[in-house]
Amino acid sequence: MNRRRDPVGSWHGVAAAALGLAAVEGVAAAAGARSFVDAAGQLVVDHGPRPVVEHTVNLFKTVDKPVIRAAVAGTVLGVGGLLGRLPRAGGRDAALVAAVATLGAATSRRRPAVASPSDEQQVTAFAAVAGGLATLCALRAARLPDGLIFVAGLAGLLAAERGYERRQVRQDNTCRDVELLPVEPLPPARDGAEQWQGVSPLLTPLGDFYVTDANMRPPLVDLGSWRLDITGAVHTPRSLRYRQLAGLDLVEFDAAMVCVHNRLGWNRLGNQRWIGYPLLPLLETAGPIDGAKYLVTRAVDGWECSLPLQLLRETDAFVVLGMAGRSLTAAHGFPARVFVPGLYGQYTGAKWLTELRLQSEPNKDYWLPRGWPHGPAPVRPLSRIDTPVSGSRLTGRHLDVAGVAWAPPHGVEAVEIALDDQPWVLAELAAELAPAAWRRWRAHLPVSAGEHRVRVRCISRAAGPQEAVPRLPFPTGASGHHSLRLVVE
Ligand SMILES: Nc1nc2c(c(=O)[nH]1)N[C@H]1C(S)=C(S)[C@@H](COP(=O)(O)O)O[C@H]1N2
Ligand SMILES: [Mo]
Repeated sequence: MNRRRDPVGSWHGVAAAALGLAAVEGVAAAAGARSFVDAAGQLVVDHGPRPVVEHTVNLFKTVDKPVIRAAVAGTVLGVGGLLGRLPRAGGRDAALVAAVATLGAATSRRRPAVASPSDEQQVTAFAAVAGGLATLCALRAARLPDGLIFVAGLAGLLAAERGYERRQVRQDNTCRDVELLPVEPLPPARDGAEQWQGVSPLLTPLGDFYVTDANMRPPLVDLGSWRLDITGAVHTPRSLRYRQLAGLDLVEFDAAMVCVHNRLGWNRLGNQRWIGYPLLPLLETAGPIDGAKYLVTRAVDGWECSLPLQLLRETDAFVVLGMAGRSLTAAHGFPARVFVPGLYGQYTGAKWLTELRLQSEPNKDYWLPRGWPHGPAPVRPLSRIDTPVSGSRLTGRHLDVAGVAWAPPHGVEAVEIALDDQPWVLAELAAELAPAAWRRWRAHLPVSAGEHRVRVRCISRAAGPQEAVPRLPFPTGASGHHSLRLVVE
């Protein structure tokens, strides 16, 4: 600990902070509490200015959360470096511990990561203090080289991260065994395009299905204490256990789920076979009173999204328990979520659902104070070229293009392709799995040598040709024609 040379002090501070953070994360992981890094990251997600959050989402797509975690860890190390420049060894380490502990206590109050242990927050704060103090003592007792301390810290952080990931995998494996049996199973999903080359699968494999939410990590819900409560403006409030829900007459349905952040050509949407129970009949078992106008869907961590009851009378809506032939995974909302095909994901209902509350007043949903408009926001019909990829060089005098188009809940009536400035021509359509699902298409076009641009658009059954004006996702979803450039040799 050389106090005369600043760079050494900084480096010692960084190393000490790495070890301290690893200790905090280790204690939290071992105690089954939430990660401190996640708790701090959650503050960024929940309170960061919308443009910053949007940019993070757009820049890092679905790895935005790991990036935020890395940024939090980096900040802690940076603060460690700054504190390392303070003259007194004892003072600076104690200051760092105090800073981490205060942050830990401050950040852990909201949005639990586990659904049942209510004292998880205190455990996190305790972990912050205990981990910090342990580090302080260790650093005092053993005068280890800073490089070693730093490496030990990083290794500890990675180990804690692995611990959290394993916890989620364990939960997914346990809940996989819950049997969900639809009363009338659908026939296997086929659309006749099974042999088409390069196009997206008809059903998006679970591993490729996008995950979007405002959580640093999905809450892990314990079925023993989990209930779905139907509350508010109802005559007979209900509280259902998972077994009761799973024992209802479940239905299967095929539908695309689309995130409002999906841009032209992106894959922030997925098509799947879902299993659940119709929402309105479920609400009716609690006897909504006449003045009930809104349904608030509330997640175990307090995230809320509301839907006008009138809309639920006009369109299909479900409490979903499973997708892709199994119960929901933690990432996709285990044990239950609300899904209204045809509404963008952030307006469709809560994952990790725990309450369906009827009320007469509009609700202050999670997205509202963050600048997003009131829902419900319908999905704009859109189409995507899956193959070839933009920038490809091709040979031959024909061009094979294929992709998917979606216009939930009413369906895709036609897909059209335009080469350069030529008129739109019809593409070949695969069979319609369900109106709310996406529909695969392909086209075989004559081309000359040279540079070309190919555009696609879909014609929706309810509203005609998709919107041509290019728009970014904020605030009502992207529009415009997905296009690609090619060189034919
Ligand atoms: N509880 C909760 N539910 C949520 C969200 C959330 O942040 N919290 N995000 C919504 C958004 S923005 C989308 S796009 C869909 C995504 O569902 P998926 O992750 O299963 O694809 O869930 C919705 N439900
Ligand atoms: Mo979303």
